[in-house]
Amino acid sequence: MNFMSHHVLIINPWITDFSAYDFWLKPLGLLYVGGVLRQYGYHVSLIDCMDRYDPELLNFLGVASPRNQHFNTGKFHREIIPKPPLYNNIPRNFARYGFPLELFKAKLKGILRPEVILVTSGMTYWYPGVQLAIEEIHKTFPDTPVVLGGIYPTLCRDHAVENSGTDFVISGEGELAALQLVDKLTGVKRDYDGFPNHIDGFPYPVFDLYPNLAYASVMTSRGCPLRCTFCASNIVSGAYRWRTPRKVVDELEYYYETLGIREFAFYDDALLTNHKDHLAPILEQIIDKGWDASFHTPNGLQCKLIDDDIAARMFSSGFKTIRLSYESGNPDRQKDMSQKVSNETFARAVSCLYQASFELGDLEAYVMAALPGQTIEEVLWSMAYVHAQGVKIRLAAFSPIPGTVEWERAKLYHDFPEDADPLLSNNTILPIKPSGGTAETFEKINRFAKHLNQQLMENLVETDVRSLVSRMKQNFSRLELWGVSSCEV
Ligand code: B12
Ligand code: SF4
Repeated sequence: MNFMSHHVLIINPWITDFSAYDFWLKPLGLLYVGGVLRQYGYHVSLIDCMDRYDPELLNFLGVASPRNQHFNTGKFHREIIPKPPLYNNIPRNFARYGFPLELFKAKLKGILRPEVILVTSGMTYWYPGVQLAIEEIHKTFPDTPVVLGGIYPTLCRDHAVENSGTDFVISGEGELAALQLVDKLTGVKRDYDGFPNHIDGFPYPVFDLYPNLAYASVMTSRGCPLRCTFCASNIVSGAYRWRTPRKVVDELEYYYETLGIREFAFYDDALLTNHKDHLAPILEQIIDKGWDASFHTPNGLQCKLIDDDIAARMFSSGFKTIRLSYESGNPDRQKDMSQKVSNETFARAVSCLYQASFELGDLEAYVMAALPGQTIEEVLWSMAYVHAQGVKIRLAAFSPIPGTVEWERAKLYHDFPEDADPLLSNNTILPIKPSGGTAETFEKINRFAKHLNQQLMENLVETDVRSLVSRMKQNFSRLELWGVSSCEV
């Protein structure tokens, strides 16, 4: 460490939710910001409350290694905590996932006093974890300024300013804004003319700060050229931009060769956009390197863009988990949502992927539930269609996000309050309940999804969508099926 350099501590706080799972979850935005600060001369250290591999956490828990499931994913440690009052009527445990509180406090106490502390945030409705982290930081370092960034203050700025307890808030992309603010707070003066005006110019995220890294998340592009009605990508990530393929491969090579990483999750919103000139050359170089690595796409892929060539390259380069964005089988809704998928393009994409040698169970498709104006029948039909194509169903309940079209529809057709607390957009609580549906209705839908996935893994795929839907429908009342659906998609 250079003792002349200013010390900046970056923190990823806890997830506070009804459930959470480590699907290659890393605070990539914070790590990018850390990379820039380090490149400009700061000494950067990291506390990631969600790091399941942290040696002090493992020591604290008395285990030698985390219990992993496939490809280094796994359950977080959790501590059940009192529910925020807004969740009092939800009959489920609420928990703080990640480091035990005592460990976080000990980590803060053990660290060289930082001059500035940067805190990130994931989902807007995880803000109780942000609040607690900032409260603890203030107790340990009362004179150190705290800066909050990430998804929460980007989508709910006023709420974050009023409720997080932070000293400064930065909304939107943070590389330049964080550098300028940290410079100001530490009294550093510099000229920003040479600051990269393209994501290609950013240094690598500071993954090397993890004492024990089991996987890395990577972005080959930022933003998305489409505008789906439920999605806030354009608000949080701005215009679509992509990185030079060689630079992406150099970054992967650094993780592979220097950090010894074998599992990679692509976080791109639009990984397949322009794939002939972008993802295809990246994969070609990966194949040439002959790496023994696995790649995953936890974010859904755009089906319309999948063809034989890209599917074959994905298989040959080592993609293991493929999630597809299907969302809904309703053609009106598909048109409404940027036309990124139709039932035909979904089926074609799946066929290309199977042709490329992916196996049953490798492919999962997101099916959205509890969207404004959505009937239960629409969800059942969408699940049946996905199943009939030989693909696992991944149900994703709708989370209303300010600034999106579906947020406006949620307000207009379902009385979702304009000033709703971010906790009310947690998809676990089903922020809106279209049709006559209740929590039990969605529990039933969930059970069907699980059952169909189980059948699929036993190679029992039912291809008659109509008859499958009609059998599932028998388990729902008329009110559940047709209750209220006066909203125009
Ligand atoms: C990758 C991703 C996932 C991954 C991993 C999530 C994770 N890492 O937390 C997976 C696939 C698991 C996932 C799941 C879900 N996701 Co998601 N996901 C994303 C995605 C595409 C990228 C996030 C990311 O890492 N970006 C990369 C970095 C570089 O950007 P960034 O984090 O924004 O960081 C920049 C700035 O925010 C800022 N910054 C960040 N931290 C800090 C800190 C400081 C101090 C400063 C100054 C600046 C700063 O600077 C960074 C660099 O410019 C976003 C969409 C998007 N475009 O952001 C949605 C997004 C965050 N997800 C969203 C949703 C709804 C979900 C789901 C609920 C979907 C569903 N219905 O099931 C689930 C639930 C997640 C869960 N319970 O665990 C919503 C957010 C909703 C909300 N209310 O907050 C988003 C915005 C997408 C959308 N629909 O609009 N997701
Ligand atoms: S394609 Fe995906 S990232 Fe792009 S707008 Fe639609 S949901 Fe958002």
